[in-house]
Amino acid sequence: DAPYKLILLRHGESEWNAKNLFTGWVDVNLNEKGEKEAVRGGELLKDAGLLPDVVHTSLQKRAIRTAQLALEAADRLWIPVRRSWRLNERHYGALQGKDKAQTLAEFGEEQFMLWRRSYDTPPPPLEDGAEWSQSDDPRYATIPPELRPRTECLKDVVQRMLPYWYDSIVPDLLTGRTVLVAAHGNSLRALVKHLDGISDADIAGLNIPTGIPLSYDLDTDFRPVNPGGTYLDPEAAKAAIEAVKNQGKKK
Ligand code: DG2
Repeated sequence: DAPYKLILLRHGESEWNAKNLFTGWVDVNLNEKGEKEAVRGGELLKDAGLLPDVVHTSLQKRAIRTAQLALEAADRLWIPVRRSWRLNERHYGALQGKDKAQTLAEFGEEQFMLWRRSYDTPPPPLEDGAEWSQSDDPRYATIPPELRPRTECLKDVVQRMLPYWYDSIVPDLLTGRTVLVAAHGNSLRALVKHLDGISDADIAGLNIPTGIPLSYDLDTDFRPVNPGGTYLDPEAAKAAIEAVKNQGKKK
């Protein structure tokens, strides 16, 4: 049996996922469908007997509320909680607040995919004080100025997420706890890239659906015994992954 159990959970559908807008660090809430997905995620955990002993979330309410709703459904609201900006969604720069379909139409498929899924091309930066900027948000006041993102590519996310993985999540795993990480499409893609050793090129094709727990059994080197992880509802995950991939092409 693998010694360490890790569960990844992308938040349920948000108000802006439903509107097909680039979100990034904008702190949008779950919509009703997203709340239901989160509850279902918790029920899946309970049914699988995968009960988290500790939960890590970003500082964004869509992930925080997803964790809360899922843990409530699994009767695990009492477990310790840790949060970090390092689990936040990728900062989407000047694309934050923009419509994905309109952006695709305006800039073309190649540029759109470069911004959305390339490993190392960030969107243009978002000016401090701009409409969808978080430059004045008190929750980020403790981030050293030189680390505060104004845009990020996935490579940047890997770089700021990994210190949290090693300093905070791995130590919890080492104590034998089952760890739940409730986060975002791209912060989880960054973690999956690391866990599964996915190449810079191949990570472009990996999409994570909302609200479906992805469980990893890790060996003593923190490598997956089940590469790619195991979705607790594989059928639903398959359809939802396709939908994420095709965002921008609809609406
Ligand atoms: C989405 C991901 O983040 O978008 O920022 O728009 O997971 O917090 O809903 P999330 C966003 P894509 O990179 O899949 O377009």
